[in-house]
Amino acid sequence: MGEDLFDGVPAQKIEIAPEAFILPRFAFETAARLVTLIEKIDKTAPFRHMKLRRGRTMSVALTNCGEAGWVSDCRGYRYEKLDPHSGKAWPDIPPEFIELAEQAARSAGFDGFLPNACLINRYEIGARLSLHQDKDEGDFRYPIVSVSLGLPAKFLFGGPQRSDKVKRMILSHGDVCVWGGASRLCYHGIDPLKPGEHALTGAVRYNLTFRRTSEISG
Ligand code: MD3
Ligand code: FE
Repeated sequence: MGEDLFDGVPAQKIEIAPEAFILPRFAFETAARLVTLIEKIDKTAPFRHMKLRRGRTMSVALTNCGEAGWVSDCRGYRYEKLDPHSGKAWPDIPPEFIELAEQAARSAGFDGFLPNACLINRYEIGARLSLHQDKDEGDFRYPIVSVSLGLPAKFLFGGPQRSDKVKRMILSHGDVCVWGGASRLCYHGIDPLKPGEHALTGAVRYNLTFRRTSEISG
């Protein structure tokens, strides 16, 4: 038997594509603690709007924790050992984050997931993430686990080709997604965040993505 939310009520697992799952409210109970830990990380490694190679600035603000952090600048995208803002190592991934990522991956059939990088996105009203693949990790044997916190967002989920048909679903506070194997390189994105107010985060949506990368610069 899997993890139960409440006595006798099995946790839901929605397979949106082969080896891609949504675990509704999987992180609901720990969400307040996760937000507190995000606010703590923001004090050492503040959220920032990164530049893209073509000179545009991302509408999503981001930071990282872990052995490596995802960065973007005029030279492109990569994982870096040091935070370019401080020149120091990124904050460690809190044990509660690791435990949640491991449990979610296991619930989706990916045993023994040990992330070494956690990208933290902060969406303010209107912020969006255009359709992309997560392919800077170098090794695609590991899944990615994502946790949505705060305001809900419309998530776009396509196939391995940019031209593949896109499905839209809402990701709400506490929802966890796990995707690997056949879906690891599927295109995905987030529609512009709609105005709203969340009791825990205010006018903001956070998203944690746990990754295992083998490509680390610096
Ligand atoms: C992809 N973050 O940081 S993860 C990213 O909500 C990123 O901030 C988004 O894309 C965010 O790179 C979305 C959600 C997700 C869920 C299920 C997927 C992406 C997926 C299934 C297959 C492929
Ligand atoms: Fe992504």
